[in-house]
Amino acid sequence: MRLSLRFVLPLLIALGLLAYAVTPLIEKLTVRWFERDLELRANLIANTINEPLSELLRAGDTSRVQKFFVRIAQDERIFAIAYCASPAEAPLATESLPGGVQCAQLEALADSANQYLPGSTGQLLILARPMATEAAPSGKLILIHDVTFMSRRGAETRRYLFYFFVALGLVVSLITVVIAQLSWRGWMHGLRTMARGEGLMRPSQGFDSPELLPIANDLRALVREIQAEHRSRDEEQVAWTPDTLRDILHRELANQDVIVVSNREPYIHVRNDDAIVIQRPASGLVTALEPVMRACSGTWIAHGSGNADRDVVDARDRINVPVDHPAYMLRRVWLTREEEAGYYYGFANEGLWPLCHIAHVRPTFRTPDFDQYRKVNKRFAEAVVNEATRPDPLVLVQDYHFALLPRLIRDALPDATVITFWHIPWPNPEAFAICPWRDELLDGLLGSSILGFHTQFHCNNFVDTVDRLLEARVDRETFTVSYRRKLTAVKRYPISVDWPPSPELFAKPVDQCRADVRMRHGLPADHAIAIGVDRLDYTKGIEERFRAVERLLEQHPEWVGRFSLLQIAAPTRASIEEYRNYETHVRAEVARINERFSGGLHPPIILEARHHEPAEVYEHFRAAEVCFVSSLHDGMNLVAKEFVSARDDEQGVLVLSQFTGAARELPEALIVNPYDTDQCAAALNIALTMPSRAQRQRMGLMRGLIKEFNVYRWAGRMLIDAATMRRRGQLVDRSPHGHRMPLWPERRAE
Ligand code: ADQ
Repeated sequence: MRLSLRFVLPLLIALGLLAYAVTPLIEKLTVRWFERDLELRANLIANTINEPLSELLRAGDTSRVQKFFVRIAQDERIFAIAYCASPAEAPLATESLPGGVQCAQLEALADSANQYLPGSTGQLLILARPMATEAAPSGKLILIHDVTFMSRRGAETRRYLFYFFVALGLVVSLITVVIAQLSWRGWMHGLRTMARGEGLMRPSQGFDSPELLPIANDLRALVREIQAEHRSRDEEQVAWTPDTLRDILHRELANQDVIVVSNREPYIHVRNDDAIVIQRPASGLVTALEPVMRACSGTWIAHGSGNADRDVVDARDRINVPVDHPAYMLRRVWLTREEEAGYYYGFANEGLWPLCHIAHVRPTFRTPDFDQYRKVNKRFAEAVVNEATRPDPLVLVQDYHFALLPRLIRDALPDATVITFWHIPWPNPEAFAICPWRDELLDGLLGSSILGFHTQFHCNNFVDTVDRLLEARVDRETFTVSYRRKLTAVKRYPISVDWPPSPELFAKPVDQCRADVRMRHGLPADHAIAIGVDRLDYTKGIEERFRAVERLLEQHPEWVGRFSLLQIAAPTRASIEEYRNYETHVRAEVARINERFSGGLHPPIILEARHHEPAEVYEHFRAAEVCFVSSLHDGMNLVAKEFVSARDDEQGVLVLSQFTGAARELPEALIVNPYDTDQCAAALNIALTMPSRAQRQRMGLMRGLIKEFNVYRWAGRMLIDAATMRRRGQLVDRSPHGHRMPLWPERRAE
């Protein structure tokens, strides 16, 4: 509407001015036309009455002349008529001629430029025509016209002119509005087409409106720029490998100080009799971050947990790793037994772990544990400050052991870029609110520049929690939290596995794996196997898995003796009572169910409660028909992704709990509710009887996803975001109070 007004208003003003200017002109013109008409009429009358009048004058009959004049003057436009024999004589006229008017005066007026009789306020027009007779050769016929009709018609003309311009204005406005709207729609359509990126390559496309052609190139360039800006930069990469991470570091973060902080160290030195051996923890985190550290020669700060760790470090508790080809520095932080008990087993694993996992195990909060947690976080913060060679290191803080660390780093190194990744779920605000130190934990985490979770659901929960519990400004469009004049972007980075997996994990062909695993457990070659691989943790739903197997055998007795669940369970956190109890329950369940189906030749559940090397784990994945992941709650669950990556034969079925982050990425798995025993048993039966072709289809799709979204992409996306943030951070606004307010995330955060 405003657009139409912009066209219509000037148009109406122009029309108004035109009407104002044209009206007097037209009036003048019409007056001139009327006067000319009257002159013609006067000629006509003069010519017509010439003869009879001459007769009457000659006869000297003035009364008949007057009667004759009265007859002529009956015409409404003739006011009076007179005959002047000479200027000196009195006129012979109708009575309507104003008294006292002399011939000289009448003739003079008729010859003048203004032919109107004075005093008649311009209503009486005087016209003289020669009317020569023998007696009066210079005689004149004087016709006095009543021209009031002219002003009446003038008023009428003005009125019609007004109506005409109003009608013209309306019609032209209507046409203008319609054309403006149609053109506007055309332009908008053209612009929208461009904005969608259609017709970007072919100039002819996307432009129904030729008017846009002159700016088409500019528009295209602008749209491309915006698209490039908004496209997630990790999409530009075709394949993600350790080399890709190296390239990103060299390109985007050259000469930057990169520091990783995690509880678990990537290399553990363990005394084995008199020798010191190096153990590598089987951990997705280590797999992903090690190439980053190798590429940037950074520093990894971790708890020195190996019993020979102290024997191999230098005076500053550092060791170059890998020992055979040193590429980066491992800085070990020592913890006393008390510290480890309070910080790691106590607050982190008896408090935060059950708090964040909805697995119906009550968190235990003890003040001394939290004191240790606080103390250890400070110790790691000191280590970060000591290891930083610049005031603005890039620090990657890993997991729930270090919720307070980001704030401590931020206080000590305000220019640091801190990326914190929370590997476990984040609960809803009500659940989190039971923690006595909830505000301190949130405050600690909001010291991060970026806070990452596996799923959007956990990002949402975190933002809701902050919104509910802190005086912070939450922006749900950009997913940022503004707290203590600092912005934290909350982002989703789903972790994944190494792709392509290391060749040694695939060295043994699938058939060989099948045969070896079955032989090792005394099972026949055609025995069906489902595999479970977990730490012995109550969140993994191991008991629920066993109950699903029991139900399967109840409902489908044909599987008794022909099917086994092979559970590989790594003991974990054994100093925590809850975990010890859990292991006891798990073992009791295995015994009970195996006893119940002891009629079969082979036990339905085989439990191997020990740590396995990655190659052994992969051998089991490759030997099984089914992998059963039944976590009650899990941030991601790497076992599910490892199973998919292990099956290069595209066979095998994944039964996956809906409460894992992985379930959001792998919908081709058989998704189950681990609390629903019947559903899990049915899924197991479907998995065990699924035709090979259907298995191939599902597995192919899942492998495609993991190939595209591997662990290097997980780390790479964080590095790219960190680099972008650092570049934008250079545009800082120093507020009058000296606070640094990075400008970047206000408008940009996916
Ligand atoms: P975890 O709870 O440890 O990880 P998960 O993601 O499944 O769970 O990773 C377990 C790893 O340990 C896998 O690599 C697996 O192969 C290995 N593993 C399990 N049992 C083993 C055994 N018996 N022997 C040897 N290796 C074994 C936490 C979160 C997860 C999140 C990860 C990564 O709880 O939700 O996916 O971090 O962020």
